[in-house]
Amino acid sequence: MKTFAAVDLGASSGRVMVGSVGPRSLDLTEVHRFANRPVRVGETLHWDILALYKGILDGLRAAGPVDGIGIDSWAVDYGLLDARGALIGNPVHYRDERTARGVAEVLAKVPHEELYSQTGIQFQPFNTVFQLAAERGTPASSMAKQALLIPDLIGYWLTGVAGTELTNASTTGLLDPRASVWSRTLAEAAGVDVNLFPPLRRPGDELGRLLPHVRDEVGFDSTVYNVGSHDTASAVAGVPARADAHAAYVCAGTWSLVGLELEAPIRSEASRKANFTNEVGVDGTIRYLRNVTGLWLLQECQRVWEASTELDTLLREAAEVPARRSVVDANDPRFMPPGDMPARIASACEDAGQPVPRTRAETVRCILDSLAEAHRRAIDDAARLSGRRVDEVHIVGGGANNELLCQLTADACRLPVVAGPVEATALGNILVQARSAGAFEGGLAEMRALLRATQSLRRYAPK
Ligand code: LFR
Repeated sequence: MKTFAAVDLGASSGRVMVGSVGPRSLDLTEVHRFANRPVRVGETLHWDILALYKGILDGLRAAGPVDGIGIDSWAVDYGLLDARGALIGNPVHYRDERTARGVAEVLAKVPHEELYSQTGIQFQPFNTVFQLAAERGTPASSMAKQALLIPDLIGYWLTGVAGTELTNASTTGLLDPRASVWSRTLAEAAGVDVNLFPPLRRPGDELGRLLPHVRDEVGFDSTVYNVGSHDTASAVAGVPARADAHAAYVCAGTWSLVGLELEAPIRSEASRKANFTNEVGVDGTIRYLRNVTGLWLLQECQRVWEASTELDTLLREAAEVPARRSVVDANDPRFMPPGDMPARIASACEDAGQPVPRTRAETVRCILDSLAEAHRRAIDDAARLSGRRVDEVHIVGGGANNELLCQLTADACRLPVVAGPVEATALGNILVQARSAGAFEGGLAEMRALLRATQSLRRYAPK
């Protein structure tokens, strides 16, 4: 039996989880959770990266000696380092509005058709390529000698070794997902310096050992492994589907990432127009998916309501509201920045000529009906664009705990839903480390068989 720590940074909290892995066993415990509160300073929304790092050190100390550590987080964001390896300013949050400038600059030089045909990455205003362009000409950018994606930055602070993990590198919009190399010509044409990123590393590669002062602080020594450091890559590795099941997945958290696992990217014009992305997955797979604005809609409502009503109560009441009274486009750009989400949902309903939700339960029902519908559309589109059949839908991540969302997704898709594990991301992170450390042998199929044998899953039949 070996033990591993998964550091998993999410949009609203970070966690350190410890997993014990044997050839036929897999147990997971959360040892530490800490808030992730973005901070607006002046015009700019930042990640409080040092608070996150402190939470990680506290979590590792609580974890105690482990055989490996792996780090994953949301994608696209990065920190810039100066010539001495020091961080220049707090990383900027992908929901910050500076990206609009970067989009205009890049698209003036390289049309999206070209970006897509090379990288297969969906258009999102926050893609790293646009963020780097938005930052051009600033003092920070002129001082920068290196850019590290968030999990790579944490890995660098823990080990002193700088690398760029491949699954997350693919989300920059600067990588060719088929050859797994940077699209240098494209980057040059877009006016961004891809040489800022240190060498690419694959999930499973060792990053390094803990630095002496980190060892002293956490109380043990350990290897840090590269994992699928893009949280969605780890989550998809943690989808317990059989290889022959014709499965689609929904990684349901702040975002719903909805799609299929493929062997090769699809970079057709139809796929571009449908805004499907080809992100690199664990073991060279392609995560062919669409970003659906996920439970962010509900999280922002709860923030505005100051959590004065418990989520369980809200969901119970929402289940009683008549189905599909108001369905809005979950991907409406007005939902992207933080803000008064109940008011935005109401105005989206009004604009769409739908009944405006009057109560909190009606707002929640509108959100979940709209997400279920967006899940269905993404799965239908993925099947059509890839020519694959889909017979079942796996929901993993926090959303797998939301019974109403799972049932409504099954109903909208007219397909059985298998829900769980809730902790797919941490499990995917740990399994990749465990394989590198020799705790078991095999590929994604063996990892998923271990998940099916050890994790509790729940089935929803369409009604
Ligand atoms: C999910 C996620 C998505 C990515 C978004 C922004 O946490 O990583 O995959 O598109 O956050 O980074």
